[in-house]
Amino acid sequence: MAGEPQADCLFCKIVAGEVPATVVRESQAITAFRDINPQAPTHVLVIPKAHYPDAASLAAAEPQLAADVLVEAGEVAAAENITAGAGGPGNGYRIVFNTGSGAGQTVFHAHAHVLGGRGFNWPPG
Ligand code: D5M
Repeated sequence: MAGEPQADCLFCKIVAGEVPATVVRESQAITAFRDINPQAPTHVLVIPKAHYPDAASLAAAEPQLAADVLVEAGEVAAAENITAGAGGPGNGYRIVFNTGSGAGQTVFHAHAHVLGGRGFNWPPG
């Protein structure tokens, strides 16, 4: 059923506490933890606890939960002092939802990357 935990999903295992993670924020429906392979001084993943394979399927099935993930991403950025005007390096941050293997998605449980603490280029690689 949509949203149910998947036995072979790494992030479902993190939600269940079966795989360790450095959790920075947690609510009833969402958890945020540090990426194991950080691409910036701040690199936090914000995920719905419910399993959806990517951001689009999450938004289609549970639009309020998708919105809550975005709100949480902003709260992570504020807590990490990476927002524009926070005075840290980078002066802003990036929220990324890789969607599909060609776009770099490797874990098929919806997640927002919150990246900051340095400058970023455009277009992305
Ligand atoms: O992003 C998937 C991200 O998940 C990638 O940046 C590495 C990260 N990752 C993989 N395993 C772990 C564990 N165990 N803890 C924390 N972070 C992890 P994607 O957009 O799918 O490429």
